[in-house]
Amino acid sequence: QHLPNDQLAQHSISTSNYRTGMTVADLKQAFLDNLFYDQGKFPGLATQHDYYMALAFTVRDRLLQHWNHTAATYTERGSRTVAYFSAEFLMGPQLGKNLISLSIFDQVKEAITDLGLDFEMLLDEEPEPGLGNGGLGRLAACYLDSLATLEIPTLGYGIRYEFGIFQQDFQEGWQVEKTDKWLRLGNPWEIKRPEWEVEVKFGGHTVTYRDENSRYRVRWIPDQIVMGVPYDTPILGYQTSTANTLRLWTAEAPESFNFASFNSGDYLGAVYAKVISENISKVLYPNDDSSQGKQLRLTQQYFFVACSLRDMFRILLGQGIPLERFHEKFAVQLNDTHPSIAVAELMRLLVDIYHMDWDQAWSMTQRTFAYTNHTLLPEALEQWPVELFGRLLPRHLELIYEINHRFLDEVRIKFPGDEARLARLSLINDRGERSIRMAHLACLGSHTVNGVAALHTELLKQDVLTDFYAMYPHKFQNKTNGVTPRRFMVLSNAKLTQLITEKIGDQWIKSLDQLQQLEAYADDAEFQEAWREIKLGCKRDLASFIQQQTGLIVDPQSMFDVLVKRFHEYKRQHLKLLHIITLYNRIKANPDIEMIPRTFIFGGKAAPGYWMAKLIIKLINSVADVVNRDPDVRGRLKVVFLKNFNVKLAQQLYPAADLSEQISTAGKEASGTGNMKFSLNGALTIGTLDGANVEIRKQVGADNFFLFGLTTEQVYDLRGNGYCPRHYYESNPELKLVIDRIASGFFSRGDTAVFKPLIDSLVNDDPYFLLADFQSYVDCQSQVDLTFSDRTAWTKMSILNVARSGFFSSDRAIQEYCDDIWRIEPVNVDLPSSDRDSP
Ligand code: 7GP
Repeated sequence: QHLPNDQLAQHSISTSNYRTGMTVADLKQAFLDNLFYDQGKFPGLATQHDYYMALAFTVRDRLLQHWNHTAATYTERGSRTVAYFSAEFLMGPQLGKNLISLSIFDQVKEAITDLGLDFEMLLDEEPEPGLGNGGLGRLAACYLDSLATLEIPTLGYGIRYEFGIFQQDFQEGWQVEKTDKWLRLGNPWEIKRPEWEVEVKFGGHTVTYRDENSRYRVRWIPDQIVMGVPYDTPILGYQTSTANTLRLWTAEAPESFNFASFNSGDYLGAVYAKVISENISKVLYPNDDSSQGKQLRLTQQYFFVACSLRDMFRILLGQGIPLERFHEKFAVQLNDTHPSIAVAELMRLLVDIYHMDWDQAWSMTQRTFAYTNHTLLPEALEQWPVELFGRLLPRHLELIYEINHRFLDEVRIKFPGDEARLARLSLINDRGERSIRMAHLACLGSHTVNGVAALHTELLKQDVLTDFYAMYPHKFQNKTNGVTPRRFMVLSNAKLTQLITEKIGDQWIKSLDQLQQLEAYADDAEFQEAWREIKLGCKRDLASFIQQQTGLIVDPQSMFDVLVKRFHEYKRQHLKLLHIITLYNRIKANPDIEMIPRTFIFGGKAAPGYWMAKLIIKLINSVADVVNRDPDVRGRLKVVFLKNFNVKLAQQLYPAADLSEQISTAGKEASGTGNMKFSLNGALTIGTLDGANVEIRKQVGADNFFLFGLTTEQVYDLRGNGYCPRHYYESNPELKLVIDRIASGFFSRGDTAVFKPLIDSLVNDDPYFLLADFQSYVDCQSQVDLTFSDRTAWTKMSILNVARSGFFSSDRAIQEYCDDIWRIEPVNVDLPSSDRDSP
């Protein structure tokens, strides 16, 4: 039962009181109020965290009006809605971001400071919601920001992991992992919605029966039931009234599931069953760009997809929209294959539950989904063993066989007699253990398939998904990634934001292309000076953070050379290391050599089971130990590894970087998004022609980008013609010295065993072509040094990088998804006039 809308209006909350008012006085009063009533504390007893919570609730109170009005507007209009399905959302802290969106950052800062509290410290209190591994999860978060800012009705759907990505620490230079208890002290941004819980089934078997019209139907008899309970988080647009929702599912045991009959008298057994259910949303799988085929992972994937689709049917039917228009109401984006079981689940709902005929159900399904691929690495393409799949989801396996059967018939018509092609295209991989190729299911069940950078999309078409491209060329599109300037400039680089705004106004924050206007100031000496001052300020801030965390003293005048991202051999953190050791060797050979002082900054986590990546981390820490202590170095080189790289730390690093390292093997990195954040903050890039580097170079101009290394084609050729890394090792004395120094135990106190596997891999195999790219990289770094010593030239290049990075806004990317894939229009949300008053 609902209150009629006109009554609702009468009862709606007025914001003209201190509880939600925007003046400094109101904010202070509301903050003290929340401290007292929500935290149950008076100032004498309150902890920093109590203050943070009181402040978070103060801000939340101020966004609820937006959130409620947005929901009411969408409901009333039955608006077409994007459902972004993602196993990961790497949101970053919410407080500062929400203050920016609501345009109350300065007032709140003043209110808090007036109360004698340290505002920055309160911002820093918020634990990182680390519900993602890296690029894929962070992209989802940037996209939610842009969707809200562009006023596109959106639901983000995912999993509320109790433990997010592990916390990284070092012991004797080795990575050790600690559980991430981000929810321990409560999460003020989420609201639990138990009234919208859904049942999810697992296991069991299927039976056929005849319905009232004597048609054959299938019924799934599961042997386990789990409840999915949604938690909602508001996603505010920047300076709009739109507040969309991120809806994350937690698994709970069903109270009513007949414990007694299953475990008569077995109370402990019943409690154990509860634990099993709740395990589903316990922990994020910490793998980036690799798949392990573990049952719990498939369980997680089906769990959140089943919950989300059920939720969408509730919304659809609740708005009185007929079932047949599901695909008109919702555009579902599959963020990689993790949610691709949705294709089978939607078919199951339409065919088994709603008794729709197959062809109509399949047509609706294909019109609902679109699929984004995020990787070129074969080991990251998900495949589920048929045996495991059938045990967990017996009905879905039958449906996938049926989908495949019909699909292969279609292939036979288009390519008669091509048996090899059938085997390559089949949803079922028959080689070795039979398995289901989830990328194939996603391609088939979607109307559009996209890559995340121009090069990546081309490689999908020519290589990874080439048979699908031959079948359905019209499905393939490119959507080059983007990043949100609200978090990665306005929030994290306030000084640069201010300088830019003084020159060109503030429209660039919503229309990033406008940064182009900065080109007019690229040669302006005064502007250049201000630009340098700001960079230096950011570097000073980072230097003091480094000292606080590591005890190392670094010189803010030195070049800050930054490499931060997940650890993977293809990303080649160890190539950076070969460069550092090269410079170090030059100093050792010639202690008085002139050298541009550099501070090398590393950050990033390795998957706990990725042994080689962990060895590379150990080597970085070992080299750092030697280089930083060696008096011969005289401060010319410093190597810093900042532990536990996450969104929070990233926001401190991008503004302080001079040089951005994007050095993956060509043809391996799908896009990269860190590369865009660096460039947007005025760092210059040294990089290969890989992923979005290609487009960054095109945008900023070849003169403003340091290019090195093999092209994708050259890598393919070299591999095809028998690549011999040992040849490079033996013929390049400087390279040989670097490798020999590592092998000799120089960086490991004489231990020659520890880094041997890494050395062996490089010299004998080198699957990522480090040795082939070494000389080109080192030469290019000399160019970097030369340019850095010319302050004017460097600053101009830095300004031009920023001025020309407008293309990499996630607003541009999302606009393209809206126009070319989702075919969706914005919906304006009108706040009641009394609430629109700005402070
Ligand atoms: C990443 C890609 O490695 C990166 O190049 C890209 O920028 C990012 O997605 C966003 O598109 N992939 C992942 O994070 C990942 O887990 C496995 O991929 C499917």
